[in-house]
Amino acid sequence: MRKVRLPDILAMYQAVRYSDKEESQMPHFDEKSDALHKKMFCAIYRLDLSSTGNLISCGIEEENKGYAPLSMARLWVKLMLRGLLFTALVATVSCAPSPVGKDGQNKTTLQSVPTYTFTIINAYTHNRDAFAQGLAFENDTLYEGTGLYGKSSLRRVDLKTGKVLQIHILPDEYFGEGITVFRDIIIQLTWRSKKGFVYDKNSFEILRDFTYETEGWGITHDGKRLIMSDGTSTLYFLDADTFKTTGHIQVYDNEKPVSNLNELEFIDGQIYANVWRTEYIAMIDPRSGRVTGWIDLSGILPPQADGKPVDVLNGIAYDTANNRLFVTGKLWPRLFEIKLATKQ
Ligand SMILES: [Ca+2]
Repeated sequence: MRKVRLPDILAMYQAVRYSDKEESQMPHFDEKSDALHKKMFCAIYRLDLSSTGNLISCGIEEENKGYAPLSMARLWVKLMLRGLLFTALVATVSCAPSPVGKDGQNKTTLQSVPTYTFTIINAYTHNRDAFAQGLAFENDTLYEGTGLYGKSSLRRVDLKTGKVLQIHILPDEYFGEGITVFRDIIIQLTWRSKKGFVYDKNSFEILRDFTYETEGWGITHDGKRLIMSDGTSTLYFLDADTFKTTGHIQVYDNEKPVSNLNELEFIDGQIYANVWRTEYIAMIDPRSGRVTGWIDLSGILPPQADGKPVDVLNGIAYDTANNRLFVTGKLWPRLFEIKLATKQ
């Protein structure tokens, strides 16, 4: 077994990253080496090191299964057995603390990943009875899924006025959760019923339902796969035709898992996730689960003059055609279009 060299590892990792991109984006390999790469890179063993070279975490990332942390001893045994030490990936990160601690209250400034603040571009009316659990935008149309037993719904909403243009009311026994618009359908999760609904995008007619093993929180898609959260630090990938789970990733910021992942949106190759009961959105690498940035939305909703209750930030939608980012919250009176800026 030859000793690993960092340049070799990074070059091979780049090859892995390219290997399931579109063919036109792939670096050139001849037939022999391409076949070799596909064989070798069915799994990536990953070591996350601090800037001082100390081990932070390690794990294995397998095609269709996502990233799973391992103990160093188990990782070492796997590497020895497979003789593939040179496929290990070394990522250099620092040990700065996460802004979201276990209690969700620790807001320490990050040093290792960028933190973004926001500028409000537009503030639109949001229906005060909408307990926002899912938000999506497509073709100038805003879609919202709402929760609470007896109040759950799927809605088509006029962005500028907040007027509900179309609504499907869920039966009282379902607590509606995340939604996503995928091709000609809308998918809506429910919280603890382990049941998802599939609607015709135009008529809101229920086409079918499906089941899953976890709670249902947020859902989005990357154009091919559905991506689902269940309130833990795990994100699941689902086949968009069968709704079966095909893989998962563990989301972590440095060595800490980031739990309470809630409403989701897939934007420019990253998964954005509300962290429940915080004013933070995590930006997540869908391959590794690593948090690559934080959006700090502290103070976006000013104190309410009408005295009516509001709940937490929840709801991210992205207008791909016009590069507009929308956020709102449960029972919030406003839905905001925001721009991000690096926090100083
Ligand atoms: Ca969303």
